[in-house]
Amino acid sequence: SSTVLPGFTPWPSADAQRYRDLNCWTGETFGDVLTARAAAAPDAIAVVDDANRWSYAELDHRSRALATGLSRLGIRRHDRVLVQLPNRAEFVEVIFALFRLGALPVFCLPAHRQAELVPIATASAAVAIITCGTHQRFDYAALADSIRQQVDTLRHLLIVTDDSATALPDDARDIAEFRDEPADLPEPNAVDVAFLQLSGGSTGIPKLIPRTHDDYLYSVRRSAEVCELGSDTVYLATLPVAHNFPMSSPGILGALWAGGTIAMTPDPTPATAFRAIERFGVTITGLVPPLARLWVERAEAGNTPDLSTLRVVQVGGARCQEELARRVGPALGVTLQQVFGMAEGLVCYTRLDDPIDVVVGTQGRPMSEHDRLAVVDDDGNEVPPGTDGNLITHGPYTIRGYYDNVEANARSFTADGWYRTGDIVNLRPDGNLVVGGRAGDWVNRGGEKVSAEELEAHLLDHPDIRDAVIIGTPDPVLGQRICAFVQPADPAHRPSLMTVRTFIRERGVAAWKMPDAVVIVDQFPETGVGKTSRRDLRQLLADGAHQN
Ligand code: J2J
Repeated sequence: SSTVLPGFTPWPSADAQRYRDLNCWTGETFGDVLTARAAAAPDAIAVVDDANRWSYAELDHRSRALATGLSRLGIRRHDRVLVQLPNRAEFVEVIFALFRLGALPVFCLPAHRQAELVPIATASAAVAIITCGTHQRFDYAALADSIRQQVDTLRHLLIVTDDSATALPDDARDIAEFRDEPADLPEPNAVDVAFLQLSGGSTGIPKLIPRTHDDYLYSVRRSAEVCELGSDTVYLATLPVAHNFPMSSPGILGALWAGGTIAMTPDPTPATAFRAIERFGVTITGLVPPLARLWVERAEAGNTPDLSTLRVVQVGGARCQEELARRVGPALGVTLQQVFGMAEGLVCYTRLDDPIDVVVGTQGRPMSEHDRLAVVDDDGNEVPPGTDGNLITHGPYTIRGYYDNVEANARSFTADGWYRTGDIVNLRPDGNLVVGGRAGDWVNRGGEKVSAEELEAHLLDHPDIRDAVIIGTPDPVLGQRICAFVQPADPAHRPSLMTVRTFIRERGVAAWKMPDAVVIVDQFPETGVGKTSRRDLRQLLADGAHQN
């Protein structure tokens, strides 16, 4: 059937036609791609992790089997399904099963807790959660069970277990029960929404990003080309694989597109990841800057496992300091590639044959000649080349609206459909971008985005806190750290950093959002219009306000 998912903003039909004519959108679905690769090279290895080694034929079979089982359970086209899994082979099986059904995975991160998952489940009206049992000493099944009890639409709780003896919550089912004999199922259309990705740092109603088979596959194909992937590629998913970067830039989907191999590691630290590189013969991976620093420092110290298969290390998600960028290639014996991307669409890369100054000093240029970029001032007028301004963009793989969110759409898109990235950039005459910072009130803590407003709202619920302002302050390793300015309700009761962190953790907030510092202020400096002045707060900090 051709009905469109309610709440999805399609591209205007003239643009959609143009992207088809240009052969950006090819009409293929994710299921089609896997079918084709499995037919062409059934025995090639598609996915490896510490416990599994699946050929393309096996992955194809598994995804069809699970799709059949999930359809027996009543999961249908357009249904939303929360997926919260660590980096392991079953992640790929699960998402391809859902893709084949036309059901939409909603890509949650392992670090998400109930303060994130309840709003995500509610905003997506999800019908099921697929998660694991205990992983890294945290009981994901119990978390999912508690989410299910708080969100009416959630009917099913499915667990990827390591063995059938695992104790599951009542009514939870092991996905092993749903690996049926594959049956023919109605297939989705390439214009359909394939999944919902999450926007970093959203407040209130989560911003869910609808990506279609057509648009996302184009970005995956172009990424695979730009990153020069082939059937000999082994891509290591180091960052949490549900994130857009390891998913598609070129990520695990790029590796599959190229007929290469996906390798999964649940732990990105050098101790584990370097062994995975040696064991799986990894050729490319993607890191955020703080991880890149850890890897470089570890490699510079010498005596590492064999990293000689590694050819490309990508760094993205947050600004990479030039000093660090210069060390990546020599330390790891690789070509560095900077990646500036966003789950909403646009991804920029430095190219593998760019001069070193471009590679270490810029965040590259758009992957597609059909991407349109403009750098504008606060009134929307283009600034002269080489001047800082706000980046806006549209193109064949950048969304035209968030899922079912009229207010966010009014804020984040121009009247003619350009996405306001919120990034301050400088477009150099050679076409490469230098990313300066963010216009909005967010902290980018080493690639993990935190909405100031979201965290402030949590703090304001603390009885000892009258007012709170979250600011990102410079940090040599993370780029930015989270500083909470707190005005106590009673000057005699000053909440400590410990108090604040414990309070936030107990509310079920993802651990990466914990403030790194608390600064007690008697009163907030104000702008002319009575709004708290973040600039003055930054100054206060620069002047050495006491942090505890
Ligand atoms: C500075 N800021 C950057 C960079 C992202 C590939 C790579 C990253 C993401 C991602 C992604 C940056 N330098 N190199 O989805 O496919 C900041 C910008 C941007 C925001 C998007 C991909 N790379 N950023 O990080 O949706 O502020 O995607 O707008 O999580 O991260 O965050 P996110």
